[in-house]
Amino acid sequence: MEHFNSTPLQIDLRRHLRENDEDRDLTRLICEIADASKYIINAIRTGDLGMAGTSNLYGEKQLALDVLSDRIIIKRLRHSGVVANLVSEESDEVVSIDPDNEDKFSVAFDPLDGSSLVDVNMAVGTIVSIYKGGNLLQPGRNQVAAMYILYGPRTTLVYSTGKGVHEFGMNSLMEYTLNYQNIRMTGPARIYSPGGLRSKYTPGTERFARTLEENGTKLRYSGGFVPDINQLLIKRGGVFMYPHLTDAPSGKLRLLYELNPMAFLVEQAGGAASDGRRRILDIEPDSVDLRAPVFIGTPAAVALAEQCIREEEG
Ligand code: AFP
Repeated sequence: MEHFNSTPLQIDLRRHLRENDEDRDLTRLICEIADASKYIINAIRTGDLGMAGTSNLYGEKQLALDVLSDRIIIKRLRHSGVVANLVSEESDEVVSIDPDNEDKFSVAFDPLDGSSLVDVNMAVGTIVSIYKGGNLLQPGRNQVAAMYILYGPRTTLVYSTGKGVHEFGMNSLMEYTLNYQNIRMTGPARIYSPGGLRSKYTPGTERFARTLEENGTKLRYSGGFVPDINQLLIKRGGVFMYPHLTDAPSGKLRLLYELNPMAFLVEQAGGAASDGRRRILDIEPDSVDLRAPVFIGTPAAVALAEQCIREEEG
C-alpha cells in the first residue's frame, strides 16, 4: 500500500513561506526556529524539571528546561548564517553573532514562556520577535516577523511576516502543516484573561474588568501568555490584560520578548494591543528588559480599556 507522508492538500511551513514570496533568509530563520522547537518538545516531554540553579536577568530561578530551551535556540540561530544579534529572556545580554551586518536579522525570544507551568502539565510556548539589521532596540512596529510555538495537547506554530497570521499543526512526522491562514479576530470579546492580582488593579482597570463581567464576558486565564493569546486568535475574539498595578506600574510582561511579537501577530489578525494609553508597537525601548502593561485582543475591548483608564485615571 502506497504511503503518503502527507496528503496533497497539506502545505508545510517552508512551502507556505515560499509561496508567499518571503525573503529566502527570513524563510531560513523561521524554519530554523521551527526545527529547534522539535528538540524543545522532546525536552518538555522527557526532560528534567529540576532547578538549573542559575538565575535570569529578573532574578527568577531558571528551570532546567528554560536553560535547555535557551541553548537549543541559540545554537540553531548562531549557526543559521542569517542572524546579526540575538537576545533571550533567559540571558542577561545581547549575543552578537555578525553584529554590524544590516542584511541579517536580529532576534528577541522567550525560549519557554510560562515554564513554571510545565511541572503542572499546562501549556507553554516559545515566542519570537524578528527585526531586520543589528538593532534590537527598535519599536515593535519595525518587526519584519513574529511567531510562537505552542506546546499544548497539540503542538502548533503561528507566524506572520506582515501578510496575515497563519497557524500550522505538527503532524506525526513532526512536520508543521497549514491549519488556517489569514486568521482574523472578527468576533466580539466573549472571553477575557485578567493577569495580576485584582486587589492591585487601578480604578480604570477595575472598571474595565467589571464592565466585561457585567457584559457576560467569561474569564479564561491559564497563566501562560502563549496559550492565553492563542485562544483569542483561534476563537477569533477576546481580550487579555496584564495591567499596570498599584505596586507594579509597568505590569509584568516584557516588551521585547512577549508584548511586541504578540502585538504584531494580533494586529496582523485585525486586533489591537495597548499599554492602556498607547499602542504597544509604538513604544520606543531603551533597554532589553523593559516591561509594560498590556491590553490586547479585540479592538473594541482594547478601546474600552483605554477609555476606562482615561476617564478614571486621567
Ligand atoms: P513565567 O515565564 O515566569 O512562568 O511567567 C509567565 C508569564 O510571563 C506569562 O506567560 C503569563 O501571562 C504571566 O507570566 C502570568 O503571570 P502570573 O503568574 O502573575 O499570572
